[in-house]
Amino acid sequence: MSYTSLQPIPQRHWWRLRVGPDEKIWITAAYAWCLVMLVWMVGWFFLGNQNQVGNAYRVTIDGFTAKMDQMVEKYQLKDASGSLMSEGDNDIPVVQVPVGGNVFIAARQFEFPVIPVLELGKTYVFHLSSQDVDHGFSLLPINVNLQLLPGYDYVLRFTPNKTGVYRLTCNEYCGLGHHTMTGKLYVIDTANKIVLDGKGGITGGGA
Ligand SMILES: [Cu+2]
Repeated sequence: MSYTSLQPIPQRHWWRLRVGPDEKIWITAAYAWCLVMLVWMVGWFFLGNQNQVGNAYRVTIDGFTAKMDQMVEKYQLKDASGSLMSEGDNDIPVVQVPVGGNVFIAARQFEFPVIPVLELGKTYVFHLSSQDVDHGFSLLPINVNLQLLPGYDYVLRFTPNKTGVYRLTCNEYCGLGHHTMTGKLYVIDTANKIVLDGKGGITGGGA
């Protein structure tokens, strides 16, 4: 039976009793397991296909945002008729930097202000930051899941291994419009004629 504070204490100074042998076994086993988990925590870091490890640098919000704006100005794609490509109500620019180039994304309430276009199998250097508050950077359906902090440039090498339209989601609550904060990223394969279809998707290559 269990006791409540209204009943007399079953045995006074129970904590002074000697620890029984079965209890000693449990304590030893729990302690040993703690040590195993402690060591495994380090092992899992190397073996567990963990989230990306990048470098973060201190930046100014204005300086970082200016870099993103320069990138957009230089590399925003044009459609067949020669007009600049953008998508959505807020005209988010579709931008393709050269292979190996720097992709700047300065997230803000409540959008990712760039739609990058990447070539399959090529490595790009992503620079991720925020213009205002803490945002999340979750790239679906692959395992990229980062936090974007204003004032920090999070640098990440990224080599896409599958063509498609990837969805970006902010997964850190960032304000009233947080639930609308989504973005996009294209991975194309020009060599195999898998390219943008100009309607928000990709086309060609039997895909
Ligand atoms: Cu958010």
